[in-house]
Amino acid sequence: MKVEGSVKTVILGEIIFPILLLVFGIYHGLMQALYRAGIIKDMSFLGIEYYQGLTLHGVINAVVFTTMVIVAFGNAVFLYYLKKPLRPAVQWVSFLMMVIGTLMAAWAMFTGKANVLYTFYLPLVAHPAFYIGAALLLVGSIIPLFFDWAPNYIAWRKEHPGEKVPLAVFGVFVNHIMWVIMLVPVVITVVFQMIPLSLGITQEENVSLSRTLFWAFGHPLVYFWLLPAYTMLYTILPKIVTGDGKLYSDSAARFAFILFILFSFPVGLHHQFTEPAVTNNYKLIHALFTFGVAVPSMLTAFTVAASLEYSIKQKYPEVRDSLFYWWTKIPYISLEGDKWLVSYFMAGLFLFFVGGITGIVNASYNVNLVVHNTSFVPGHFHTTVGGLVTLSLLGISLYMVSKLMGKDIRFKGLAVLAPWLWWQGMLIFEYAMSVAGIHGFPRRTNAGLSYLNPESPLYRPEWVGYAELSAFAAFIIVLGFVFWAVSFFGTILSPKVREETLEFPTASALHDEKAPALNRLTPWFTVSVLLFVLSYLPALYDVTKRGVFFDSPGYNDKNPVPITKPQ
Ligand code: HAS
Ligand code: HEM
Ligand code: CU
Repeated sequence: MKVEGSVKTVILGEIIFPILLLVFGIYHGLMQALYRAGIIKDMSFLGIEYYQGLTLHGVINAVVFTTMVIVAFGNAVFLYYLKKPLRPAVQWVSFLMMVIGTLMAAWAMFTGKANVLYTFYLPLVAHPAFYIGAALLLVGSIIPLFFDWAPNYIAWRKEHPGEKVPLAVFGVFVNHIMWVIMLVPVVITVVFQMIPLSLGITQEENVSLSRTLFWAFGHPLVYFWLLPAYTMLYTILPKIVTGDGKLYSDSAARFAFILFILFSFPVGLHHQFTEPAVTNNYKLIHALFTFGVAVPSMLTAFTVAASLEYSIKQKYPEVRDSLFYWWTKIPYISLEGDKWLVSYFMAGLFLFFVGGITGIVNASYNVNLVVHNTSFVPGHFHTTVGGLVTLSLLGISLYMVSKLMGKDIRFKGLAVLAPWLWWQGMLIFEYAMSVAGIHGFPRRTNAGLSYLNPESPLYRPEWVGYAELSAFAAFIIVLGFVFWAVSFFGTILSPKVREETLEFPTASALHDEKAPALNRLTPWFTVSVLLFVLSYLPALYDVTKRGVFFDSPGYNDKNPVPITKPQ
């Protein structure tokens, strides 16, 4: 379909702007890995210090890049599947808010006024520009939901009584409503705790409360990143794997999304198992719910595998009787049509398999105490958000840009190899970080200057090899990213060869049951919000027992965290 000019510009902007920043974010990933291995002694040529770089890396890669590309994908999905125009004014307001907000936060981070890491909970305090910038980015990202997607969704349902909304629209819509709900707690801590402390209006704040409110947002946030990838796995992957493949079950897909609505929220305390202020029992309840929220991912693993198996066996009768041999027919490296995208999804799925296992390790309360705050945790999330999620977003960005600009994908060979290099690099990175983590290698520490430096009294030789292995892995990942970037920017800069269009390959479902309960969102969201509130009331009571507004001064560049020097 054709897309109206200025809406197209916005969607392209929502892809290209964060990707320009991502180049810096990825560069900093490499710098960090080198620094942690003691290979470089200074963080970068730009004079950025360790925590500043870590903040930039986390915020750019995990917050800005993901959010903006997810909004671009959502806009494109709504346009293509509902065939209803988006309002240019709404789109521009949303886009400009996200860009201005990002630039404000970037200014604060680059000038060293916001070394608060991407999990910006107290007691670390940033310049107000960081918070206001973050708020603009987040509010900008929900504007399309209220003023474009929801009205179009409602109108479509009126025009198509009794029909199911297209699955991709269902996935994107559910995800964005969850996004709005999870923003509530983080907005409360930003507006009532962080900004007043940052402006000097208050002198101290309740840190446990801030952490609890942050993680009530911080965990569901990871599903805000994940569900767009799942939407692609359910709708695009089965179709392109053979050219005419099918999704095994539409209801299984919708059921998985609904389980995410229910279980994404009452789990945030699994980030706070070591939080002194909260009673153990409440943490255990969140740990159990966390096992619950792994179920829709397992369901997804089975539905995706079943879709691949069915589609491949339909196309290639010779593997019909095989148990595993059909795996060899998946076009892992194919230049034909849209099949190049398969490599992004498959490489991502292989990584996510590991991410799922390490996630369950993290979630297992007492086992968490072994890995918490060690490099095991970055190992886990570079195969989830840095694995399946990033690869899906990189793949779909290249796909959307080529369609919307009417251009052929340039350097397609590089584009197909890129995700496999990324996969290989991340797998080694994950191995090195996880094993080192089990040996106690900490995350978020100036490791290069202490634990890995033979002159330091803190020197730990058993971590050195793993840190060096992760630096080696970082080079492979960066090479993968360079391959992707050559193809991406090569495509953008190449001449237009076709009409500009927008379309997504979409698999129809083999089992396409009506299942009306799975298409009504209000009851599920009502139960979800109730569960969210109930699961958090006891913890909130615990952390505010001794008062709501007290506790600790904030730490920032003028009032740094007191650091104990090694003896
Ligand atoms: Fe996590 C920490 C638990 C999923 C991201 N997680 C983090 C942090 C991030 C993150 C960024 O319970 C760090 C936060 C910080 O800075 O402190 N996580 C889980 C669990 C899951 C999980 C139980 N995480 C994610 C996803 C993320 C993400 C998704 C981003 C997108 N995570 C934790 C916990 C912590 C944590 C604790 C706190 C740790 C600490 O101590 O600080 C589950 O949702 C995972 C379920 C997934 C599965 C896998 C299904 C498999 C699939 C692939 C199938 C493959 C196929 C191909 C078909 C059950 C879908 C064939 C392949 C073959 C190999 C056969
Ligand atoms: C942290 C490497 C890509 C998200 C880190 C750390 C390293 C690293 C070494 C620091 C761990 C520490 O000192 O505690 C890399 C490399 C990458 C890469 C080599 C690719 C070349 C990504 C991507 C994402 C991502 C694509 C997400 C989309 C994060 C986050 C953190 C992190 C959220 C945690 C920051 C914090 O603790 O505050 N990365 N990374 N990284 N990375 Fe990456
Ligand atoms: Cu979590």
